Amino acid sequence: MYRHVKNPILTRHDIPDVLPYLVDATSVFNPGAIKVNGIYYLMLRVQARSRETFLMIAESANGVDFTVRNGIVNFRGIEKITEKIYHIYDARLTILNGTCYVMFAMDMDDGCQLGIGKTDDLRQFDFLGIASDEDIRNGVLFPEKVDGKYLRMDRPNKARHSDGPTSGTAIWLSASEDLLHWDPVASLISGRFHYWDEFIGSGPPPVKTREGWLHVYHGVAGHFGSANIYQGGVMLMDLKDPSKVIGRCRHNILEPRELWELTGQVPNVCFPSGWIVEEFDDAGYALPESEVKIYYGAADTVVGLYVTTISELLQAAHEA
Ligand code: BMA
Repeated sequence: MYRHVKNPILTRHDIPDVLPYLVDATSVFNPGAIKVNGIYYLMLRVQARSRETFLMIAESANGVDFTVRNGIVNFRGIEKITEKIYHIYDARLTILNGTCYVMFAMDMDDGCQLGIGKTDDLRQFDFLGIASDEDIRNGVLFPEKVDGKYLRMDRPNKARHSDGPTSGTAIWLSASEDLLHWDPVASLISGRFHYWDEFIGSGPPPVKTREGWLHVYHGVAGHFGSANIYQGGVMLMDLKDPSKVIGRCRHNILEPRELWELTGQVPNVCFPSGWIVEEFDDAGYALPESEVKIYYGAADTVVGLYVTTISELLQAAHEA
C-alpha cells in the first residue's frame, strides 16, 4: 500500500471558475469514483469561497492525471423539492445494471438526508428522490441486488463529535425494493470506543471478492481533545448474507501523515470515498492481485490517491 507520488492529485488550482457559483475555488475533496470504457471519472466535492459546495466531474485516462470539466453537476428534477437544500456533497458512485447511481448527502433544515440520482452518460444527471427519513449520512449502494433486493450501507447520525456536526457510531445494512424507501436490516459494525474507529461511516461501495463483500470505511478517533482524526479501514461481509460481518481490520489502513493530510480546512482528515478495482474474473469477482486505487479527501482541502491490492485489503480485513 502506498501513496501515489503525484499526490495530492487534485487541488483547488485544478478547478475552473464556473460563474456565478465558483470563482477561485477554496477546496476539492471527498470524490466518488467509477471507471467506464477505460476512462476514470471522479465526482468531486468542490467548495466555493461562499462556502457553498458543488459537485463537479473530473476525468482521466490513467486514474492519476485528472481534468476537471467546466460546469457543475445539476440533478434534473431536484428543483421539485420544496424544502431548502443547503448543500449536496460526498457523492458515492455505484454501477448497478449498467446505470451509474449517485448517493449523496443533502444538508437540510431537519438534518442531513440521503439523495439518490442516476446518469447514463455522466453528462446528464436525474434526481430520483430523497431516500431517507431521518438524519443520516454515508449512504452507499451495493453494485448488485442480493436476494431480489437493493442493498445499501448507511450511517444514521445518532451521535455528535465534540463541538462538531452530527455523526454516528454504527454502520447499518438497509434493503429496498425501489431505491427510495429503505428498511434497516441489521447493524453491521459499531464504533470501537478508545481506538481508531470510534465514529464510523461507509466509504466507497462494497466490492465482491471470492472471500466476501469487501468494504472500505472511515473511522474517527475523537479522544484527542478538540482533534477528530479521520482514517480509513476495511471490513468483509458474507457474500450470500451481507448482514454477517466476517472480517474487520485491527489497524487503520490509511491515516493522516503527509502535511496535506495533517493541515488544511479540517486538519487530520483522510476520508476515502471512491475506489477503482482494476481486475475482475468472468463471474464478476475482484481478483486478489488486482490493483486498487483509493481516492480520498485530505484535510477537506485536496484529493489524495492511495494504491493497494485486493489481497492486501483482504489480509487487513482478517487481522482482528
Ligand atoms: C464528516 C463529513 C465529511 C467531512 C468530514 C471531515 O462529518 O462532513 O464530509 O470530510 O466530516 O470534516
